[in-house]
Amino acid sequence: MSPLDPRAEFSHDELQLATRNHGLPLEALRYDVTPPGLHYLLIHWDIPAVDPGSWTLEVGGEVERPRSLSLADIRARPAVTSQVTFECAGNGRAQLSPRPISQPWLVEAVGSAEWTGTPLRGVLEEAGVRDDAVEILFSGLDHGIENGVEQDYERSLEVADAMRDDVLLAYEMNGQPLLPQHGYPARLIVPGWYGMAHVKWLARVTALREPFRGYQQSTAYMLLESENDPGVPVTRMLPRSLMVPPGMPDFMSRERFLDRQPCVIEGRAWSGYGSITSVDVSTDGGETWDPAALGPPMGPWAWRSWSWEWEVPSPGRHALCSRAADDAGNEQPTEVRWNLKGYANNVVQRVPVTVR
Ligand SMILES: Nc1nc2c(c(=O)[nH]1)N[C@H]1C(S)=C(S)[C@@H](COP(=O)(O)O)O[C@H]1N2
Ligand SMILES: [Mo]
Repeated sequence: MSPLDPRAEFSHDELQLATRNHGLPLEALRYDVTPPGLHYLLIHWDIPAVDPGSWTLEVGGEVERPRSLSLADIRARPAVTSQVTFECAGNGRAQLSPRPISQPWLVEAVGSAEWTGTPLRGVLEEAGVRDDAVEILFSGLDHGIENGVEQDYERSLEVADAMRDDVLLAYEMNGQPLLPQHGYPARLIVPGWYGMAHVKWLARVTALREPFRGYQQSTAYMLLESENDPGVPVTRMLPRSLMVPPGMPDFMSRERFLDRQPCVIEGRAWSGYGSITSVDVSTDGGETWDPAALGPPMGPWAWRSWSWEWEVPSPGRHALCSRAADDAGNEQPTEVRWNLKGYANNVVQRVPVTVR
């Protein structure tokens, strides 16, 4: 293996992150709704200790009527349930070369759950966000150090984004209270955006007069070509499709083995920019493409199923690929688009299979 091979020389630090933050086992793409233990996980520091009895959400800053809401207060508010698919902005990072050192996701940092919560908008309207507020800041209970900077996990949204009807203060996942690892007692859900926006273990919601420039907003989650690039913030998810790996795997390489008979290749596709309009499948590594059939939509922010019948798998090795496009005109690239921190790499997935 050459040192430039992205598989070479994963560090112990990356291994520690990879064991804490697990991906979706790709066979779980079969479920319309991801069972909670199979949803991917990304926790920057530790899962914080939370005392549900004394926990409150502090709504303050540039508002007329600051609020302190208990979990019971939030649960008593109007509730909405929606299926929302989101993935980590670093999904695909481990395929880049040279590889940015962080959580080394291949393609599996995704999940699609039914989130129940109260629309943030109602809470903000009752608090009365002042006209001079430009952003709403969301602060988590978790605290740690990243690149030498000690911090709470904090992210902001512009007021208009925070006021979207579908942004939720969520307290249930798939009909159950949030699990500790997914943000108990309450988290933010920002449909369409990469995972970093969905702040877990919420402690404070603060209206700001100036744009937030904290670490997770302005240093992390920026698309940068080089160290000197001012960069572009990472926001919505580019389209991606993934397939349920067909056949059976080898334990170590996870290479797939298939019998020589017709089979259905199926998977899921999603985009944070709009609806999925097409998924194409290739059995020759992207030389030729054939359209897959799309399943019924499961809501504006949920992934869409797709399937394609492989009628005559010929013996030998094949590289199966799938490529999604959305109605905003985005399509998955066939070549990796490198960036300094390894975000938003939505290159088409390649699944090597051997037909026997
Ligand atoms: N408070 C807090 N919120 C957080 C994080 C975190 O470390 N702390 N990680 C973010 C990132 S980077 C992602 S990808 C998603 C992951 O959500 P999940 O673990 O529920 O899948 O949570 C986001 N919210
Ligand atoms: Mo993430």
